[in-house]
Amino acid sequence: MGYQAFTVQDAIERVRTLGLIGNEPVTAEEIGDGNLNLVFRIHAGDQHLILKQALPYAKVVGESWPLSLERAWIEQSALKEFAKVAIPFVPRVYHASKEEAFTVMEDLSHLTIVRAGLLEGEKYPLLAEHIGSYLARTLFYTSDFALGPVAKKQIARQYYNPDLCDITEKLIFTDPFYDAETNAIEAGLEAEVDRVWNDAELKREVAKLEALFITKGDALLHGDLHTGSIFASADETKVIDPEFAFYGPFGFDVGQFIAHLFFAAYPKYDQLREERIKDIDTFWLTFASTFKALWEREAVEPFRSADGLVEDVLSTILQDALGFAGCELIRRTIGLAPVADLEQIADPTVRLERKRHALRLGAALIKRRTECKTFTDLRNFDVTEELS
Ligand code: SR1
Ligand code: MG
Repeated sequence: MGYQAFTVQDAIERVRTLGLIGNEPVTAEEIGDGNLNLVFRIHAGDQHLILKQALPYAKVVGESWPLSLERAWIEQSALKEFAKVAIPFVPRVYHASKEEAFTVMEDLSHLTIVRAGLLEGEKYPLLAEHIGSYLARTLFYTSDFALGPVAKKQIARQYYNPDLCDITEKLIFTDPFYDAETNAIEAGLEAEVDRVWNDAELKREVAKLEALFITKGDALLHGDLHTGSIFASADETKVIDPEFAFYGPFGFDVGQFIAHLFFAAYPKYDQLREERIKDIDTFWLTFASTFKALWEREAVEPFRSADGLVEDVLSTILQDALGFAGCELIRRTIGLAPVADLEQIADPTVRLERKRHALRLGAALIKRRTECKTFTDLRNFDVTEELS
């Protein structure tokens, strides 16, 4: 069967033909509110399913931005790979079709999307720990350190993901740093954006981070690990949507998650900053201690017990992550695909102030990332005073 974008009826028929539901009455709707795909929720009797289908273009822009359907297969493969090493944090997949670019998986409606939940004031006491553990495991186990260089290269070659990497290269590392058409700059923010565009040191550092993103194939990344890619409750966490997966630098997913924890503080900055900084702290400590324990137990790297080596690897991951977090902060503030954490701030004066803050924080993280030897140094990145 060749590819065709599904209607709700097509989605129901597919899951029925696959034997995933019987002949009981069905309710189904298209619920996709992301930037790229169709997402159908299907309920039949006790069965609750999600069918996700890739579209051959970026939904957020339209058919003028074609995208390869291959990304559905990349996502399906990454979900399988991540389930092998981090099963509690990965949704169950019931069926994957490469040809029709769709995946049927468990419905996670008993959980909430973390960005939306945090905006509603929901608490996720285990989120930071869970994501720290998820990332330590997915990154370590797909790296040379666990697999050895031969097996790692055999896996890595399945994950060329040029279209989706191109989105990231353009939208995170390029467009926000000049007057690109894709940018969405709120009126009143122009002077601050000019500061970004005229900062030669900042642009040089962003270019270095982009080069890292393009050339450093440390591990299989999720590739788009923002709080809209995570479902959670008080005790459960599931990471969805790894269609941007590719072999990239360790620090990228780590940095994206950190950036979105910063964003989550902006709706009520005075109240939430400390809470989110604590989350970042817990996240990093869990990540670093889990990665180190896995290294000590399972690394196949011949120099694994060299004095200080794993500490140096972790310190590089932290510095790269802070740089990537800075790029993500800038990109979601003035580029395509903004975040509700900022956009939903009702008071325009407060909203502009928080956006200025995000741009300054982003620039500081990028330019001063190498000052951070340990996580404690991140607390010095308060740029509030500079703004007044
Ligand atoms: C054209 S896609 C825009 C953004 O949506 C995805 O979730 C990624 O974050 C991408 O950068
Ligand atoms: Mg996504």
